Amino acid sequence: MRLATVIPAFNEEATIGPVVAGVRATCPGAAVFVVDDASTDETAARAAAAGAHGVLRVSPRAGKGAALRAGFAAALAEGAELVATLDADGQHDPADLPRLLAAGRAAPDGLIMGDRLAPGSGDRIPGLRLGAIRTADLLLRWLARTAIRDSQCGFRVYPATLLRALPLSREGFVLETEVLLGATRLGYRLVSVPVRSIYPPDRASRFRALADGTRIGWYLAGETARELSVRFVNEAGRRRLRLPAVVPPA
Ligand SMILES: Nc1nc2c(ncn2[C@@H]2O[C@H](COP(=O)(O)OP(=O)(O)OP(=O)(O)O)[C@@H](O)[C@H]2O)c(=O)[nH]1
Ligand SMILES: [Mg+2]
Repeated sequence: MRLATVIPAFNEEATIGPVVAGVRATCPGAAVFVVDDASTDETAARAAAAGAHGVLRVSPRAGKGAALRAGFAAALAEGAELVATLDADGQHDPADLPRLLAAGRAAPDGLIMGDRLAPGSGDRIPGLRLGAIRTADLLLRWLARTAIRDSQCGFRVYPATLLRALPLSREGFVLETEVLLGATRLGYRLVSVPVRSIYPPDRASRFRALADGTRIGWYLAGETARELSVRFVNEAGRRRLRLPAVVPPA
């Protein structure tokens, strides 16, 4: 089975080398794509030096969502059947990747999600971030009608069939929530695999709690309104609220 890994990176020169090398060591057959988003440091050079199969450069900076979409397109063009994503900041341990990929091979209809909230998974996620993750998990559980934990984790494995089928449009950190919800709506199941969580002490997160958190919040609020209308509002009410009509499944 052809494997690819997509690593979005913005100014990650301190960690990208070991992350790429770690993926190549634990999954020698996987093509590694780093999507460097107009970094102003040595991210691209270090990714290439560590043996990345492809370093895609985006300019001007387009955000994590656009970077993932570009990485998915490159992986699919190379014929990948399973596509893993992980962060460039060293937060995810490449040693966990073989277990995620094994789960992906075993579940062709599964979106494999790293779970940093499982007991004993390493460094504690900072309080505010953890609260936001748990809130998103709660809403997504209701929206997707399925068990979800650590919905915001970027360590995942996607079947190529899912990436081809999903129309992805969201930007920044919202894209991974869009993928998750889209996958469940297409009938894919979510499979959680416990992974280590690593928080290097001095790293400033690229995730801006207010701006990025609000964008995810807005997206979830919109989806919640849509879901409420589908579940509880009749067609007349939907027309009044200018919400899309419910089309029964064929
Ligand atoms: N290409 C690209 N990558 C980005 C961008 N913003 C963040 N990333 C990458 O996306 C990954 C996740 O970013 P983080 O800052 O670690 O965000 P997070 O993991 O949600 O938050 P923490 O829990 O604080 O680590 C990292 O590999 C970043 O380098 C961007 O604008 N473009
Ligand atoms: Mg991170």
